[in-house]
This record gives sequence, structure tokens and C-alpha cells, in this order.
Amino acid sequence: MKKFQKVSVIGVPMDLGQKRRGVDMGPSAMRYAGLIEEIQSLDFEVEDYGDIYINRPGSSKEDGLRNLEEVIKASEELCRKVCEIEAEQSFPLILGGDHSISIGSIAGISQRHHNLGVIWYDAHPDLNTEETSPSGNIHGMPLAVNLGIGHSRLTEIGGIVPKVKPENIVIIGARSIDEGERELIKEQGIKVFTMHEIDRIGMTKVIEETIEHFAGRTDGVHLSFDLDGIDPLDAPGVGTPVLGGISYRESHLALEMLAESQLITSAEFVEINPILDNKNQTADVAVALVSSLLGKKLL
Ligand code: B3U
Ligand code: MN
Ligand code: MN
Repeated sequence: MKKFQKVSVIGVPMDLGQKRRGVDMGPSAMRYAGLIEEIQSLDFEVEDYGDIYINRPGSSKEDGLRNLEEVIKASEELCRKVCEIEAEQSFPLILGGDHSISIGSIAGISQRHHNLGVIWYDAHPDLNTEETSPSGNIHGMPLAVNLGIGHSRLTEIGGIVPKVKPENIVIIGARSIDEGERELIKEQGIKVFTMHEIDRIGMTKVIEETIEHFAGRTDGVHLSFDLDGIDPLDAPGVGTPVLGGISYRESHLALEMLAESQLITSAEFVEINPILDNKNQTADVAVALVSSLLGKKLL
């Protein structure tokens, strides 16, 4: 990934897209794990925008959506910041926070990329709506929102609806899929590599097919990396661990191959919960993966 000279880091210390406290500390944990120094060591100029301000309210549940107003506010702010970063031709690297932050990040990125591709690396497809969600947690809905499906106050953030077309999405690592999500995947014809396909054809083929799927079709690809896509043995510090996930090594391979492809134009790393972690292991994993994505080679 050397199309870019500069990487702009922005933290979103938000845990309002779900119930559990702790993911708001994700940006600090990644910085503590040496993120900025690691990117500098790869000869990028780095600008750290710091963290956006998140207002922590009492818990509300409007229209079946937990903390709707606060998630909207944070998403609008993140959307503005990401637009600023993209205007400078810099690579946006967004640190979550829970996965609801991708509503704001993709709202910002889609202002300049009208044919955006998205890789959703996650144990969950995050395709629920307020009607299908078992929890009311917005972090289980952002991919649907980015497809223009869900509460209009969320889908309309940034003014472009939808932000991503279903044929421009590839989900990798899914293994916890709700009924409504399964239906939406079929109805929209979204490409999904579940753990079954990863085991069956191997990560090399999965990424080759992903690259092929996007090549010549999109004007940028955003990597939305949920750390719970990785197996909890390798990444224990996440709010909703799901057994039988992608290994640390497979994940490195995936991001190294994506780096070689020069396809990725923005990325976010989300759902690190330092309270549930083992000596910051999950943030260390995330930093090592960022490094692979930005082109670090073993030799
Ligand atoms: N699908 C469930 C659980 C969930 C989604 N994303 C995470 N967990 N991290 C839901 O609540 O929508
Ligand atoms: Mn997710
Ligand atoms: Mn997940």
C-alpha cells in the first residue's frame, strides 16, 4: 500500500452501539500498543487527529435503537473528520469504538468514492435493522445502514443513500448470523466467505477471489475490520467473542495480500475491549495487522 504518503489516524472512543462498557478504550489501547510509531517506521508521514468527543448520556432506547441520538451525533462528527482527511489525499485509519462507528466513517468516505467497495471482516454480518435486531444494539446494524436499509436518521447521515451497493460488499469470517441477516444476504445477493469457505478453500483463495471481485469495479475499497472476526484465542479482548474464528496468521496473510493488491483506500479497526483483554493482546494484534495492511514485509 504505497499509493499514499500519509496516514491520518482518528480515534472514536464510543461504546454506545452496544451495552457493555470498555470498547471506548480501543483507541487508547492501540496507541499504547505503539500504533503511531509502527506506522512511522514504515516511512509514512502520520497525522494523529486524536479522538473525537463522545457525549456519554444515560441510556435511552428510541424506536428500538439503543442510544440513537448519541450514535447519530458521533457519526456526523466522524463523517466530517473523515471528509477532511480524504480531501488531503491521506489514508484514513479509524480506530473504534464499537462497530456502529462505521456508519460515520463510511458516510465520510462515500462522499468522494461513489462506487465504494467494502470488506467486512467480522464474525457477524452486522446486517440487522431495528425490526430484526435481537438486541437493539446499533453495532449489529451498520452494514445494513450503509446499504441504505434501516432507520432513516441513520441511513441519511452524510446525505448519500445508499453509501454502498450490495455487489460492492464482501463479508469475510461470518459465523454468527441472525435469521433476518440471512434473509438480507440472500435477498441482496451479498458475497460472503463464512468460516466454512475459509476452511474449505483457504484464506489465500478467499482473498484472491475478493481482489478479483473488486478489480476494475470500484473506485476505492474500505476495510472494516472487527477484531471479533479473529478467533478469541488470538484476540480475546472483544465484547462478543465467537468460537471458531480466523487465526492471527490467516489474518496477517489476508492483510499482506491486500497490501500487495494496493486496493485498500481506507480502514477501521473496531471492537477492541481492553477490560476483557489479556495484557493488551488484542490491541497488539490490531497494530501488527495495521502494519501488514500498510505494507510491512517479513524480509
Ligand atoms: N447479531 C447480534 C450480535 C452482534 C452483532 N455484532 C456484534 N454482536 N458484535 C446483534 O445484536 O445484532
Ligand atoms: Mn461488527
Ligand atoms: Mn463482530
